[in-house]
Amino acid sequence: MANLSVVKGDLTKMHVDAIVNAANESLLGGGGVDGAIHRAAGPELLAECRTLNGCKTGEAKITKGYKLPARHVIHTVGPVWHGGNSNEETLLYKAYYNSLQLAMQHHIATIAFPNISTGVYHFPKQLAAETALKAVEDFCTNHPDPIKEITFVCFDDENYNIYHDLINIPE
Ligand code: AR6
Repeated sequence: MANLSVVKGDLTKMHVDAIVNAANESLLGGGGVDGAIHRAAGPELLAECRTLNGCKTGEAKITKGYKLPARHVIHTVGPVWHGGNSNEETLLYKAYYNSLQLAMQHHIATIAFPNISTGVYHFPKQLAAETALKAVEDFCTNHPDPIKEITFVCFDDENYNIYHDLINIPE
């Protein structure tokens, strides 16, 4: 079973097989963690993204990591929060689950996630964390072997505290 951990910090600094990008459907960059990933990876990342023809919400696509310490970037698109009656939870669940599925297909053993949709897409942080953990736990139950280490990289204290409490890490 994969080891789950939570850290506070910058996703672009993670030395893992793949980091996950909280992108938009164009896959052509943006602000937040997406902007930080493109800045750190360099312009070749955008060039590869242009060949992918975008990505639907809840789905995922993979590129190389270029100048990042991570070998790959898995680009997924979380939902914009519209109040909770627009399938947001299912779409966020799918964004995490499909990212892990794609990672498995590419023999990725270590992967780090940001808190998808909790920035400019305004998904409530507690519900987002519960949904992310449910997707990760379901994936690991269905596929116990291939992925060894899953890290949630939180940028802000609020998300870090939520994940810390949910994952129940001893002090
Ligand atoms: N490392 C880790 N987490 C980060 C970093 C970083 N370097 N920078 C920001 N975060 P957001 P979304 C956190 O807005 O809500 C983009 O423009 C941030 O604190 O990046 O899914 C895309 O192109 C927050 O907790 O993504 C889309 O248009 C989390 O990352 C749109 O934003 C996600 O915030 C996607 O919105």
